[in-house]
Amino acid sequence: MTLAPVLSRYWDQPNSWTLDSYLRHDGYQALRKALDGSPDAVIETVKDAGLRGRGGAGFPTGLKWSFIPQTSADKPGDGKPHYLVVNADESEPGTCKDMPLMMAAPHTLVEGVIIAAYAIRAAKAFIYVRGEVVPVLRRLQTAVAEAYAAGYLGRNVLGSGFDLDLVVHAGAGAYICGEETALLDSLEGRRGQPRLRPPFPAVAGLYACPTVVNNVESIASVPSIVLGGPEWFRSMGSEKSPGFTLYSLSGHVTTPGQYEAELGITLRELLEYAGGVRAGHTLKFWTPGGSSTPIFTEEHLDVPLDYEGVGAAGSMLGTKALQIFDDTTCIVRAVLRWTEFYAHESCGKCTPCREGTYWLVQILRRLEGGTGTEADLTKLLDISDTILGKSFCALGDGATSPIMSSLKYFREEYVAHFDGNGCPFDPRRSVLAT
Ligand code: L3W
Ligand code: SF4
Repeated sequence: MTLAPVLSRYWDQPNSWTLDSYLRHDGYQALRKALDGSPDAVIETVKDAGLRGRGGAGFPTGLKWSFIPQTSADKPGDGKPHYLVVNADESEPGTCKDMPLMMAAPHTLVEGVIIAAYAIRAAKAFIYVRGEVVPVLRRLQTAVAEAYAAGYLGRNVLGSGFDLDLVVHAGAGAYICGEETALLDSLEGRRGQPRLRPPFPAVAGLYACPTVVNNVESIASVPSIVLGGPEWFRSMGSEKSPGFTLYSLSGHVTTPGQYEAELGITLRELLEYAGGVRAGHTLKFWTPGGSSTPIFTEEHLDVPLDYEGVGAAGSMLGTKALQIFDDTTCIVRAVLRWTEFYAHESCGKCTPCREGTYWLVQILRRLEGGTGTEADLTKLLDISDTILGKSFCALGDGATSPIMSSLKYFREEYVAHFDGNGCPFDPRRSVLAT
């Protein structure tokens, strides 16, 4: 498969983030087309295209939009306002696609927001951005101001009678606020902790009103779908995973970065574009979609990177954050670092995750330091089993993925840590042994 730059097609152009540049690349043409038709027609287009959410779960975007009560003259709905919220709180370890998109092409997202808000009949939309990324916030704010000045936002968008206000909101830097209901709590000014679902946000979201929460890349994909049409979108990828997407390669790879391609490309193919694993080394393990997805090894190089292919191979496509680790990496140390992240970011609401991630870290530290035992490996699996499927939200489940999958593929390396004198990758080990 080849690369398929759609979202990233003009990122390397000078000042790609400005309205002028966007207008030179079909900018806001999709909005004009959408406003010429009905909101329902936009929902049907996105449904027919088969766009799946790019935030990790792959839920069908058009279907999610259709859950919103369709208020209009002939469909009165429940009288509550509708909201669109873009989840731009990207913080899954290794995940780095939404921030580059918003830096290079903020108007793609803004145009997607306006079309999506029109489709779900929302008069107010929010982009919830991770607070630490000030350059992204500034770039978005500038793009939104440009869009207001040009008549794409505000009252009577392009003379269509449709009104929309868009607010760029800075979060305060908690990974859990990427969970959609914790994000909504945070947006309402409360401490960000997940809510019980159902009700899903589409029924009772922001201020208990019908709300669509979508990932940045999902919304940014909408203008090209509206312009190109569902058939064009479906000409890429597979039947159940159609279209193009951003794959983010990081770690021990010659040329890390964003590689936009049809869904279903393999890591072997992507590595050819990225110059391969860094010179002189071999691939040891990798994540298909961030650290919350079970790791893969060399034997998975030809797995199609779409929802079905990765699922059938025992992992999840997740955020398509392909973190590459070569033969110099200690698996125990890598898993410890990820687990420390989850323990730190656990919101503390439910016991399996709050207590479990703490104890996982203690055991992994012992193992990494060379003082673990065989019983510790059993304990890691026991605790993971207590967290998995018994936690309140996906953070807990995600924390168990690297542990369980690394024990499946690299159990011997865990054992080597306590069979010898600590980490086999520690250059001081031979000295310690004497
Ligand atoms: C209405 C129903 N809506 C589901 C909606 C739901 C949500 C979407 C997907 O977790 C995953 C997680 C992480 N009526 C509905 C409905 N919905 N049933 O569909 O829902 P769900 O529960 O399948 O997933 P989620 O809660 O959105 C996301 C994984 O992604 N992940 C983490 C990603 C981190 C980032 C980041 O840092 N940016 O994205 C990586 O793999 O583990 O499994 O909107 O409301 N009946
Ligand atoms: Fe909070 Fe973890 Fe429970 Fe999610 S699983 S609600 S992050 S304690």
